[in-house]
Amino acid sequence: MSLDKNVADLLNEQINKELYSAYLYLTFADYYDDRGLKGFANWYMIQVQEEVAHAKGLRRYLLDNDVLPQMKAVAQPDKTFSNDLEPLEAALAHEKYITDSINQIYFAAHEAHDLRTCKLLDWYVNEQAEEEVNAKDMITNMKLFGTDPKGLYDLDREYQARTFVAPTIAM
Ligand code: OFO
Repeated sequence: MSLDKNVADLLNEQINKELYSAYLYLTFADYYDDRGLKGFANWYMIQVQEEVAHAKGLRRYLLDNDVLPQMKAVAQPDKTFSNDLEPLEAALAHEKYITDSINQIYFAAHEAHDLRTCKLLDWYVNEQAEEEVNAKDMITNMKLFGTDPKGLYDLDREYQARTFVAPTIAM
């Protein structure tokens, strides 16, 4: 089976979106690191690794299906923040955008009767659901506890403990 051209192109574009996600989260890590919140910075540095893994999973899939991926230019993130809540809200908005993008590829694959790509995208659909929950939880935690210095300190310590576990999708 060869991949439908439109589906292959969308998967290739998604590689770029995942790499942009990594680039975006790098700027969030920079913001928190600069503020002295090393735990938040750590959380987003792990997220950078996750996003690169998502891009690698799509690259692998294209190669395994005889499509040569094309690495396009990654846009410059242009966000600036004036408080510690804003990056968390920007993260949730971004994850919703990525979920929508994955859904659009899923619809295209389904329309092309491409069940193989649908199976691959099942993993990404689940991952997006998890990432949106994480992003929402971080906003809730910040609103509940982050307004008090001790609460913020504890949250930062909690996020410091996050470690990267490479997903099986990225080979
Ligand atoms: Fe790749 O999951 Fe976030 O964006």
